[in-house]
Amino acid sequence: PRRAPARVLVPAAAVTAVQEVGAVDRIASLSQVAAVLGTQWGDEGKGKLVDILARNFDVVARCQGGANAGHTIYNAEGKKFALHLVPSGILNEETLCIIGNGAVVHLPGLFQEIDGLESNGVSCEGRILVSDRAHLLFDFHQVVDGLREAELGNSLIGTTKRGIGPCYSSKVIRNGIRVCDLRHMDTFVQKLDTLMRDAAFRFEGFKYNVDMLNKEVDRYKKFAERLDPFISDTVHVINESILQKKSILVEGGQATMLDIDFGTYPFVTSSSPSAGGICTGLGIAPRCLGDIIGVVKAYTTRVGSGPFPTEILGKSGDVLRVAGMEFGTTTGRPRRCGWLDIVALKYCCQINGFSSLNLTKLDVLSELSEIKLGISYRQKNDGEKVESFPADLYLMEQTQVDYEVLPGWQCDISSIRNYKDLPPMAHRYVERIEELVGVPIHYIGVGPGRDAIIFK
Ligand code: 2SA
Ligand code: GDP
Ligand code: MG
Repeated sequence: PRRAPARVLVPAAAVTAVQEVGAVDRIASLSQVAAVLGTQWGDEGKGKLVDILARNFDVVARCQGGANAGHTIYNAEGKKFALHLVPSGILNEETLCIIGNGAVVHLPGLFQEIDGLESNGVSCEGRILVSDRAHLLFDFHQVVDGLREAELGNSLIGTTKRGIGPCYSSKVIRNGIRVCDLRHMDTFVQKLDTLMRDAAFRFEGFKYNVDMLNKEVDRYKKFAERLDPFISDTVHVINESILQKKSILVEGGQATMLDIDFGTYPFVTSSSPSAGGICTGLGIAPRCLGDIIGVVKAYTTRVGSGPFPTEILGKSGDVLRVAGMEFGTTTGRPRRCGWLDIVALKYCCQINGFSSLNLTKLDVLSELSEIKLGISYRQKNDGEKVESFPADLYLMEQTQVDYEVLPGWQCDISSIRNYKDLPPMAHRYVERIEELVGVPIHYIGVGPGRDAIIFK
């Protein structure tokens, strides 16, 4: 991969708090096109790393997902922002933010998010581009999401009900409506009518009539006008930027274990949050990709249903949930909590080819006397080792996890900024993970704030 020219910029907050050499070296040596992806079931803290790195990138781009994502970040003054569709580079004034063709865009939600940012002093004008190829997610997609979940009863996916699955379904069945269709309101009406009729035909609970269509079209005429300056051929913009040696940071939403192909299907999202999604979701050629940073929480969380081999069931899971404040950024749902799953992480490393990892929320483990690492799976009936992460959820149910138990460090590490200052047992935990997965950990999160990061 082509390297960006050495840069000396690091986030203002980080300069004061971090050992300068580590931060500058780590950030400046990143490739011209780099990516930050989730390695577990989401909420690893991707937004925070993207916000920290954004200052050194010309462009931050989202390649998949929609407003199901929730990325919590803090600005230099410690003010909290919860982003959903707007890329986490938005707090850095110099960064251009792109919502790529692989994303699904709910315009009312996007404008609400932009208004919220503007009213908090974050200027968005001229700084956000929306791909003309991205698919539009309508309110009815959200209604259908809820109806599908209700139909599934006890086997529900536990979606965010943001309409993600239904919108990607429209895209794949090829009657979706794209951002560029907003330029042609005459055909837009027909397309929306077909889409909504299909939904009404399939779901009894979705009542559709011409009044609804007319109201929606009127709304979208106004949205189309407002969106006009944001609409762009982002494939062209990104590729021209690469030729002009500008740097691009790709921000993943969700994570590989929620990937439509590689995740715990059907308990997954409907997009490709793993490395392949960068190419299909932005139009970046594979050979242009450089560093891919995997973000991994020091333990594991999951929202929604589906397999979670290292889950801590019952009240014991509350310890991590409370210490880590594990509640959904988008829906407020309590997240299921468990130990770090090395088998799943190795699988994820294979798929994505991470150049380095960001271990986040290490501080959350500080009070524990013992910390477990799920290091292998075996069949419950005959004890035979399960060699790779199973596709088959029935097999998954027949699987048990072998743990390695490591001593905790039992002291506050949240103000530590140099790797060498971490307690020996924290070193042991970090280095054992590196050893088990074979990928270096270059960043360690020790708190939610922008400065709470150790560059290793
Ligand atoms: P969907 O809505 O169709 O994408 O849901 C399908 C599955 O994907 C999971 N999913 C997520 N998991 C973790 N975090 C997500 N974003 C929010 C956050 C979630 C929230 O940052 O906290 O607020 O609840 C996210 N988005 C989708 C989802 O739980 C389903 O398992
Ligand atoms: P994302 O979806 O991967 O961007 O993650 P979320 O923002 O949904 O969830 C991560 C949560 O953990 C947010 O509330 C962050 O502010 C917080 N967070 C991120 N890194 C750290 C860390 O190193 N320590 C602690 N205590 N919190 C962190
Ligand atoms: Mg999140």
